[in-house]
Amino acid sequence: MPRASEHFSKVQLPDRMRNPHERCLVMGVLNVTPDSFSDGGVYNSIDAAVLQARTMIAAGADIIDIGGESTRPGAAMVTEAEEQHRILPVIAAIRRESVLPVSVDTRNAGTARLAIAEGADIINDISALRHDPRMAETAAAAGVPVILMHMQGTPATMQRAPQYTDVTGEVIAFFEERLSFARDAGISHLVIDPGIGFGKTLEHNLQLLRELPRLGVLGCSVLVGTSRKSFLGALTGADTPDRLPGSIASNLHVWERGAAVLRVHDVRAMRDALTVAEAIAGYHQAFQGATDSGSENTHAGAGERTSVEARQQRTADTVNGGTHAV
Ligand code: HH2
Repeated sequence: MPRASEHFSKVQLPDRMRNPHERCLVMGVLNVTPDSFSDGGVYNSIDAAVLQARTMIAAGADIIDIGGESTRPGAAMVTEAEEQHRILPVIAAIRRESVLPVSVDTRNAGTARLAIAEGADIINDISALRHDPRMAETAAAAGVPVILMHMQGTPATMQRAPQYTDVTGEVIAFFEERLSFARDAGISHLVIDPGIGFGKTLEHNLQLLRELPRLGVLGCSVLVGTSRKSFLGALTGADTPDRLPGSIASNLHVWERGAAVLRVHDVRAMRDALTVAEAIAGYHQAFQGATDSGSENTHAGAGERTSVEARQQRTADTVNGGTHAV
């Protein structure tokens, strides 16, 4: 079974800021942690994690994002060894079954390097290459796409007193510096993420979501993660497990404003919501053709094979076919 990066040759993510009709990707969150804010302890064994990955793939995920360290506000850091112990066997097991792109949600270069050796295809670094001085050269050497996320402070301190004069303007300035740093280090495929909930008040989060199109000036694909986050609870009063309506509403909002990748826990619900939104927007038929062809690379979910094959082929077409990839 080839690695996803071999299969896709190079993972390219759509730039929907410039090409809004391109298909938006759904990234399924898989936290192999005891303490993540919404699913901590649920996928804390290899078997449970792999089962959840299969479920998300069958439900329409385009990417699986695997993390071994909670970055919720106030979270304590885990050692790299512990982080690796949690996620490497899960990445290896998923890779044995599927060629779907896997991203590794880590701030640590050693973990990123070992995850890529096990078959991960994308580095998702919430510190935007600031936490580990070896991360930039590790990513450049691996030649994989890197997701740079904005965060004010660190997870331990970020929600104490976030302050901005113009949150969107400051996030853009942050990325201007980070993108140039990453490019100078030799990383060519970069995705940006405004970091909803990372060192932001409710008002900061809302302003960033409202003003998402301003990030288009940076010329990169944009990933957004609102799923189940506390700002939704602040608005609706819903506890973490009951934030699906708010998650969908906020994700469709950013989809309309050019987000290329939606990082979500509830893949089936998000994929269905997107299917409807894309159909109303008239994009549905353009995606339909690609669903007719199959792929030999799929996990063994009986009864799901046709749709999984079709979707993987569609994903391959999407991630490889865009002429406007970053
Ligand atoms: N949010 C979380 C973790 N990683 N990565 C990116 N790029 N964007 C995000 O918004 C983002 C992220 C936090 O969510 P979760 O992984 O569910 O929780 P925890 O950090 O507690 O594991």
